[in-house]
Amino acid sequence: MDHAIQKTPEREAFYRKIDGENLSALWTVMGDLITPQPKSPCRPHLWSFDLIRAYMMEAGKLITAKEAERRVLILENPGLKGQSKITTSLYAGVQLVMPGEVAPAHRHSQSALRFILEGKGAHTAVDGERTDMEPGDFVITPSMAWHDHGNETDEPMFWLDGLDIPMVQFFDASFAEGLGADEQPLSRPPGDSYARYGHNLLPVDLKRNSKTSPVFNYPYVRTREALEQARKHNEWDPCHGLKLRYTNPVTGDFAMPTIGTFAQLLPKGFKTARYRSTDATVFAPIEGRGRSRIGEETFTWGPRDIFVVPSWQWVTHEADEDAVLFSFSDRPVHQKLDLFREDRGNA
Ligand code: GTQ
Repeated sequence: MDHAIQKTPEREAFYRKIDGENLSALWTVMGDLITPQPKSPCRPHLWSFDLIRAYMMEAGKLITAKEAERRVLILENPGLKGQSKITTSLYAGVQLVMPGEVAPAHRHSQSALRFILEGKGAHTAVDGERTDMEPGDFVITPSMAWHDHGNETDEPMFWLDGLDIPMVQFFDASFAEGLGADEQPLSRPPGDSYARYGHNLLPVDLKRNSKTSPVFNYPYVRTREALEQARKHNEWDPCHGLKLRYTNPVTGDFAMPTIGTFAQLLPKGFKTARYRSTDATVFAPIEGRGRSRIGEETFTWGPRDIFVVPSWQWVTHEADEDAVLFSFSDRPVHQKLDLFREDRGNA
């Protein structure tokens, strides 16, 4: 599969001749196309929140959320510079909304998740409903849903954005429009979605076409409670500690069709067994401190730092304090396309 093809003057002349006809010889590129295992330009990396925060406050003085439409610093993978990608299939950024600001209403075919890093009580509105956000909340903006963000508190609000921008780009399926107003009209009270769909109960005749969860804010208090209750049984997975998957209550599938999201507890002193999987994953610790070894590199993290594990690279995590890690990846897509693979070492 991976043998070098000899170059001869006759072959080189042939390749040049067919290139003019928009043809090329498979045998010259086969080894790069069909690799024995994933070979990604995506590199492991960690972004310190303190550093991002300082630059975002600087950006806050340079441009308003309204003028920028979204005031975001993109987390660019060092192996994918200039492409606005944190992995080959996913985009990530950190968004800042200053007190009194509004990020105006728009909608697009890209799906978005927000993972709240700092601030309490700023809101996002999705499809006619507002939700207040606080650190650790996981909030969804489904494909083509109108959304605007506002901050009526007196503190800046920071969150991590995760979008499937590179996937939509790959499929050439991007549509977007502005509403032409800062804020969309509200048609339902805050908490309405959670009340209807967030309690293991569903409206009896619910018919839904969307593949995205109707629960659009998964509050951190509920996530933390689920992890805390489960830890009582002390059933630690050697590779993951205690790892939960956010779900769409209507289908039991992932909460979003293109992005899988997870919450994970690592107790103080826990060191995971090595693990690798095809879904490159973005991690955001929200509590605790520790270290992760990714391939040959070690990254030390604390609350709100963000790090990325590329496809098929060995990873281990070690927690110095009880730690909670939020993470997201393109796993739902891998699984639906029968491409997902994982390797638990010997664990
Ligand atoms: O908040 O709607 O980071 O449209 C990138 C594109 C955030 C958003 C991003 C977006 C948004």
